[in-house]
Amino acid sequence: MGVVNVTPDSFSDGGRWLSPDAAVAHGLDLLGQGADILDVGGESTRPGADRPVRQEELHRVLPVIRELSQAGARVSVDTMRAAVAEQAVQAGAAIVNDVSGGLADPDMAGVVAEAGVPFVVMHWRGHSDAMQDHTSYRDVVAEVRRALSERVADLCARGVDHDQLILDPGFGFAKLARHNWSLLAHLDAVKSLGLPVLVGTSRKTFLGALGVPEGGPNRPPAERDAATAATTVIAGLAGVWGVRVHDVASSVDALRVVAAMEAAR
Ligand code: PMM
Repeated sequence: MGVVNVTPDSFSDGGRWLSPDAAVAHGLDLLGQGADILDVGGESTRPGADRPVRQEELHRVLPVIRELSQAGARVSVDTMRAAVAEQAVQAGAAIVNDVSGGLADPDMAGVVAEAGVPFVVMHWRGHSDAMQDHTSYRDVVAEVRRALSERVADLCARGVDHDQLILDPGFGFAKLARHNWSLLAHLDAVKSLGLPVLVGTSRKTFLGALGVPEGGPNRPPAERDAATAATTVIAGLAGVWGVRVHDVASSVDALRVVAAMEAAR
């Protein structure tokens, strides 16, 4: 899943693809690199980010979704708003990716149930302006697993089909570096819930801190793609359904390595 952020302020590529033409060209480039899905989002979820108003989010994503799906791409919409999800599906989106797992908007479950499209349910503890105030866990793997299983039960009770759901542990969302590493080490725990799993580690801060002296500045996001590809190998070995990445080419190669090695077993 290649990331197409149509935002002025995403942490790794904010502002680069803000015009519809630039976003569409970027999406087509990611398809050429081997992306199966393009994830189009109009709201930055970096820690501390302010939310755009709904009209602004629609204005950012709809033309891009329309054009990329008309070009034959399988598009997901990265949104926490039910109205955006609904209009995105009408514009051609085939998947709804909600980092709040349906918690941010009480109408999301109904829209997804009605649309019948796959729904990515991410582990989430609150909006970006406050999420890093909620990083307290006794056992992050068990707590994320339990929270996701509660989301599944709640969404199914609201009419969403179990088969629509894809689970995501939510790397970097209300998590410290050590929590992200624990989750990466235990993807099997999320997989054991019996649903496809999506992993979104791409360029995140815990990777930027690798190899940096204590207290030194993190590596900038654009220099985290090799580390991201290494996490793709880990995700591939764990048998996940997908990885959500900015640099598609390196993760496609990482998955080719996993596939070739597994074929030789
Ligand atoms: N991360 C970001 C945005 N959307 N969606 C899912 N399902 N999983 C993620 O980990 C995730 C996401 C933040 O990264 P970005 O600002 O680079 O898009």
